[in-house]
Amino acid sequence: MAEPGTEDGPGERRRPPLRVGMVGHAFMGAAHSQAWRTAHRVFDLPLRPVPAALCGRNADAVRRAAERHGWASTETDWRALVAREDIDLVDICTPGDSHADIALAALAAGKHVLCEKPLANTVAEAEAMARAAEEAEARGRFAMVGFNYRRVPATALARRMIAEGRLGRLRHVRATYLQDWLADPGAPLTWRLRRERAGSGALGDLGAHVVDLAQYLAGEPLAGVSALTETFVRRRPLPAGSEAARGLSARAAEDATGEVTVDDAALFTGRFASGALASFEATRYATGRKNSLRIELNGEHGSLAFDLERLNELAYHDGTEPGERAGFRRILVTEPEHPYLDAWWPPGHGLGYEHTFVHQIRDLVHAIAEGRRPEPSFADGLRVQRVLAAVEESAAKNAVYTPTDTRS
Ligand code: SOE
Repeated sequence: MAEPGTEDGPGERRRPPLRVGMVGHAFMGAAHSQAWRTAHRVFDLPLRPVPAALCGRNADAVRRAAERHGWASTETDWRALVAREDIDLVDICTPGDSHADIALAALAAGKHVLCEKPLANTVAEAEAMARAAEEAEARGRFAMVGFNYRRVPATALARRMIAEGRLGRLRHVRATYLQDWLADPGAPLTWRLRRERAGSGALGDLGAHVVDLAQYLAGEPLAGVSALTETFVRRRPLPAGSEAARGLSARAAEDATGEVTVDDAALFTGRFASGALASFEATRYATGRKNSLRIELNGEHGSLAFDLERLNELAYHDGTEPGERAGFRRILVTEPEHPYLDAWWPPGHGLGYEHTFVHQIRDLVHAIAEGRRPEPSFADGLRVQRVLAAVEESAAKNAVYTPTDTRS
């Protein structure tokens, strides 16, 4: 395999390298691989990311993934990866049950860390990770959690406009993240449906994104939540070839099912300290909705609305305009003045899902080179984790009132 980065020009080679070791090579691993390869070709970065090592438990599978995605070497044990002296940053793209162990070991070994969301499976793990990240900062090592939707140019623009005061005092945040890949009761019981692996279900996978986005855009953490969660299909077929199905006859394996131990959907309301009210919905049962993340914010002077399915646009209502001309208008977020866009295509040409990961790497590399805490930090990840735990606690209390004729 060619030395990664050798195709770069001489100027690129003079940048100090940032040697990356990544753990995990499924969907998120593929998205991160592409971003590590692309970021320094699009943006003028102070460090040159080098995809040095890819880690996965299956030697053949990880070798194939490394070839496809351009990683220079492979490991089958994350501990070996973390121990390597030729790795500067560990990128964690594994299920949530290994985030804390890998991140804590990597920070202790003097590596920078990028960790996929949600930060951890429990608040206790997230607290330990945030503490370790803060301690590592004193040694010039930094950690970021991968809430990539902060890096859509339109959401970054929304943040800028809100910080400029365009909406004035915030009254409402309304956020939904809808998918439908579990609507089929025959869909298999993957790791995402097991609490011990994923921590929670739609709540941690999708709800975490909208909670982070809401807190980021509002510029403040949620102060309280009230929630309902539901698991619609409680048993599902074991995935073919899974560990649980091993040892069963072919016929028995086909019929075998396992328990879903996470939520399928979570619905919650929230209150910000400023008094703004928020509502959230996260589900994998919204038939026809594939990856639909929407967020709308209403303030005393105007509103903003974003829809991931139209990610090059931001809707803006300027309430200070005279009534006859006011109303939502579409900002096409493709101008060089918009966040991240001076490095990409001419106006109107548009970006997609994968660019959010490239922007994430851009911002992380700058923060590392400039010796400052990247955002979202592990402290931000912990703030989201605490909201997820509060949602689960509220849902478990099930404080649902039955409509009745009279209440005495
Ligand atoms: C699966 O539901 C998933 O890949 C999430 O894990 C990602 O975070 C989200 O961006 C898209 O959907």
